[in-house]
Amino acid sequence: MAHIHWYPGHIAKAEKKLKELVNLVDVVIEVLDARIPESSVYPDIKKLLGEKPRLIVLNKADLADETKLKNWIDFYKKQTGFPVIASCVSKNNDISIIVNKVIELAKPKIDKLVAKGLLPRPARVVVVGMPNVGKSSIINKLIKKGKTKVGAKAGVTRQQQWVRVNPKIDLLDTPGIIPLKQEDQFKAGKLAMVNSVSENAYENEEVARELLEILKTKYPQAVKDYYNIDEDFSLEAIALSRNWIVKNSQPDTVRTAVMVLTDFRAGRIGKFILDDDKIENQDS
Ligand SMILES: Nc1nc2c(ncn2[C@@H]2O[C@H](COP(=O)(O)OP(=O)(O)OP(=O)(O)O)[C@@H](O)[C@H]2O)c(=O)[nH]1
Ligand SMILES: [Mg+2]
Repeated sequence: MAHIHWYPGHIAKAEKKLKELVNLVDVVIEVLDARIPESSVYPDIKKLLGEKPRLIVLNKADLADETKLKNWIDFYKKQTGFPVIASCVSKNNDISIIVNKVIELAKPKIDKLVAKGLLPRPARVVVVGMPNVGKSSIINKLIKKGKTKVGAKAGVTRQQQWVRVNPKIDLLDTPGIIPLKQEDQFKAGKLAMVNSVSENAYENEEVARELLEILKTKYPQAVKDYYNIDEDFSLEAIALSRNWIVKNSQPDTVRTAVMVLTDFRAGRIGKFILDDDKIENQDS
C-alpha cells in the first residue's frame, strides 16, 4: 500500500476556515472527483457542513466510467437527500443546472426572510472541495469572466469576494479548500492518483503501482491494450515493453511511474472509477 502523508496539525485550521465560509452562505456546492466519488468525500463532511443545503457536483465526469457514475449519482441522491449532478469543464449546460438547483435549495431560506418582512435577496453560495477537483473551473464558468485563477497545481486559489452570478445568486469567488484528512490510506492513495494531494506527500512509484493494481481488477483490458502488456501489470513490465532501461539494465520504473500517473490523469488509458460500487450497501 502506498503511504500518503497528511498533516493533522493543518486540519483544525482548515476546518475552522471552512466553517466560517459555510456560515456566510445559504447553499454549499460540494465538488467531488467523479473518478473517486467516495474517496473524494471528506470523512467529517456532515460535521463540517451541518444542515446547510448542499449541491453535490461530481466533476471531471469526462474522465469517469459513465455507467458507474450514474449509479453513484443515484446512490448519493438517496443517501443524502440532496441534488447530485455530474459535470465537466468542457461542457456548459451543467451551469444552468447548477444555477437552478442552487436557487431551489436556497428558496426555503429566502422565503423565510420574506415571511419575516425582509426583502428577498440573492442566494449566497460557496464552492468547496479537495484540491484540484475543479472548484475554480466551476466558479469561472459560473461567473463567466475567467477572473478566478485556474491552475493545474494543488492549492492555487487565494483571495475572497462576492460575485453576482445572476439576480438570484451571489457566489463567493474563493472556494473552500477541503484539507486532506484520511486515516484510510487506500482512499488517500486514490486522492494522490487523481492529483488531489501535494506531490511532496507521496512516492510516485508507490502510487502508480497501487493504481495499476486497482486497474488490474477493475479495467484490465484497457490497460493491456494501452500499454501492450500481458498479465504482468508491474511498472517493470511496462518499462520493458517500451525499452526504458537505466543503468545495470534495470527497467526505468521512475519514468514509467510518472507516465502511468500522467496517462491516467489525462484519461488516456480509459474512463474509470476507482472506488468500489456502493449500490448494495446503501446506508453506510
Ligand atoms: N478533464 C477535466 N479536467 C478538468 C475538469 N475540471 C477541471 N479540470 C482540470 O483540473 C485542473 C484543476 O482544476 P481547477 O479548477 O484549478 O481545480 P481547483 O479545485 O480550483 O484546484 P485548487 O485551486 O488547486 O484547489 C485544471 O488543469 C483543470 O483544467 C473537468 O471537468 N474535466
Ligand atoms: Mg482553484
